[in-house]
Amino acid sequence: MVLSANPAIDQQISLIKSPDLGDHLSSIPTIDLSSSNSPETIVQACKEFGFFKVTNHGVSMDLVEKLEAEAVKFFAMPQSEKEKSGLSNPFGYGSKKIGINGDVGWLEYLLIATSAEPFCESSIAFLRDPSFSSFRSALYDYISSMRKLNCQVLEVMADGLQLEQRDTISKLVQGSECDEIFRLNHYPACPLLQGFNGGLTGFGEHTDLQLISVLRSNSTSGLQIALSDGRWVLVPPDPEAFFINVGDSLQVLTNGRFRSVKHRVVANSLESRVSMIYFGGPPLAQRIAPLPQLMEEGEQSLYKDFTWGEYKGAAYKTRLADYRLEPFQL
Ligand code: GA4
Repeated sequence: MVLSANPAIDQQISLIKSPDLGDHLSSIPTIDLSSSNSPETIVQACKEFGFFKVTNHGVSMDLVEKLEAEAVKFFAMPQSEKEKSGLSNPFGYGSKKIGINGDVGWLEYLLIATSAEPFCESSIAFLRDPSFSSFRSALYDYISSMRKLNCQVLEVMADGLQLEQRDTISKLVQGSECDEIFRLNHYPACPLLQGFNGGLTGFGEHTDLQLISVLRSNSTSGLQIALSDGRWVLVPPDPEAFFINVGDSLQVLTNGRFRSVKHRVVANSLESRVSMIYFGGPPLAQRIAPLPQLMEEGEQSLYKDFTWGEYKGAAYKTRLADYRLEPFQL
């Protein structure tokens, strides 16, 4: 990433003061997917934090490391080569600018639409080049294991919510019509900030729009989440685990029982951070509304009726930090 090719953008990236050092969540809710009490702990974590990590997830670390190594190799290429691979609109390679509404951060990324197979042809054509064949195959393998993990987590949630059909939620994000996105982020180290009690905004605060997002990062810190009282806390990295965020759509499906968690990433002064995030969204025409099975007698929906396509269309026109559900609330 060219650090100062565009000083005008660099100046727009805001500084974030660190939460106090003690402010890392003493224990991130951890769901052991092999444990029989995972349904209850998952529901509790979704209500309280909208955030948790999963262990014993069955995803091969070999596969994760392969894709990470490919990503590191890609981001180490000369800037001109990376830009040749197709600038984000929104899919493709992006540097510092996130979307088209003025959000900026100390990162570069690849954003890929992975629903339609073969996804590299529709969304990032450079992956078709034979020189990227190992990247392409690592990406395909990773996405297929994310699909499974995404469904598994949503099924454990359904168990915890005591829904009769385990696939009540997971079926919303299965099939070729689904609106699935994958993001590879690279936050270069930012040595100029050494000594400052904080860092540069890597990815500004926001909630995710989908049902859940599945994030894996290397061992560099940077992720922070907001608690329900608004306090920001640091999330210690765990490269062996996957972090799950509840997104806006799941908050709506549960009529506000689950909390869509506000989160952000702060660039590290010494080490670079690489993260990979899988966003499994429903088909565009899918109605997003509270699940009738969850509603208690007399309970009213907190939200207007809308489809995923309508929500996504409206949210993409806003800034990251905007409260995107607001226009959809009753
Ligand atoms: C899509 C995936 C995640 O929901 C998200 C979205 C982000 C947003 O503002 O919510 C983006 C979108 C997502 C892709 C292009 C840019 C950024 C809206 C937008 C116009 C949080 C993300 O990481 O990228």
